[in-house]
Amino acid sequence: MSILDDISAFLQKGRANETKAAVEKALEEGVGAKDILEGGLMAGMNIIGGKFKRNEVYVPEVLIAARAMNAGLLPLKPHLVSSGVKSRGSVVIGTVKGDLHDIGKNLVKMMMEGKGFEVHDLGVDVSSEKFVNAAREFNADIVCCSALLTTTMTEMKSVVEALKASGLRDKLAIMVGGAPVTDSFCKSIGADLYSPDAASAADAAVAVIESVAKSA
Ligand code: B1M
Repeated sequence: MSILDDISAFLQKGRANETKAAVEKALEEGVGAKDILEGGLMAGMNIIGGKFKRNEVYVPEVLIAARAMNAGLLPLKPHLVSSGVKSRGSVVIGTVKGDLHDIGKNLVKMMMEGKGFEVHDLGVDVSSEKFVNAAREFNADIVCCSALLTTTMTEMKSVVEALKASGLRDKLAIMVGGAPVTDSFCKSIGADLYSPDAASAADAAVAVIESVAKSA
C-alpha cells in the first residue's frame, strides 16, 4: 500500500492522529501537497461519501472521517499556501444557513490566505444577516458562500438579496461554490462568481481584485 492509500484508509476509519501522522510522513518523503490532498485525503472522503449515499455508513462515521480530514489538513496548510504575500483584500466566508459542511469552505479559506487575502471565517450555519454584518464590519471586497446541500444552496439567494438591501451589493463581489452549485445557478441568483474548487476560488478572487484595481 502506498502512503496515499494509508492516508485514505486512516481517514475512512476516522483515525485523526494516524491520518495527521501519515500526512506528515508523506511530506517528509517528498510527496507533493496537492497529491496528498487529492490522492489521499479527498480520495478517502469520496469513498466515505459513496458509502454514505448507499447507506453503508451513517452520520457518526462520516463525522469522524471529517474530523480526520481536518486533522490531516493541518500539516498540509503551510505547503498549500505560499508565504510572505502582502494583503490583497478582505474576504468574508461562511457556509450558509442550515448547512453544517465546512471542509470545502476551510479549503477555500486556506487557499485564499495563501494568495494573501485577509479572510474572516464566519463558520457554518451562517444567516444572511451575519454575512451582511461581517461584510460591513470587515469592509469586505468579496463575500464567499459555501453550500453542500441542494436544500441550502437556495440560501445563497437570500445572502445576495440581503446585501442588496443593505446597500453594500455594488461595493463587493459575491462568490458561490460547493458540490451542488453551478455557474448557471450562480447567474440565476445574481451572484458574481462561481468556482468549482478551492484553488480556482483563490485564483478568481485575485482576478476580481486585479480587475477592480485596473478600472480604478
Ligand atoms: Co453530508 N451530505 N449531510 N455530512 N456529506 C453530502 C454533501 C451528500 C452529497 C452525501 C450523499 O448523499 N452522497 C449529501 C447531500 C445531498 C444533496 O443535497 N445533494 C449529504 C447529506 C444528505 C447530509 C445530511 C442531510 C445527512 C443526514 O443528516 N441525513 C446532513 C446535513 C447536515 C447539515 O448540514 N444540516 C449531513 C451531515 C454531514 C456531516 C455533519 C456528517 C459531515 C460534515 C462534516 C463537516 O463538514 N465538518 C458530512 C460530510 C462529510 C459529507 C460528505 C461525505 C463529504 C463532504 C466533504 O467535506 N467533501 C458529502 C459527500 C461527498 O461530497 N462525497 C456529504 C470534501 C470537500 C473538500 O469537498 O465540500 O465539495 P466540498 O468542497 C469542494 C468544492 O465543492 C469547492 O471546493 C472544495 C474542493 O476544493 N467548494 C467551494 C466548496 N465550497 C466552496 C465555496 C466557493 C468555491 C468553491 O466559493 C465561495
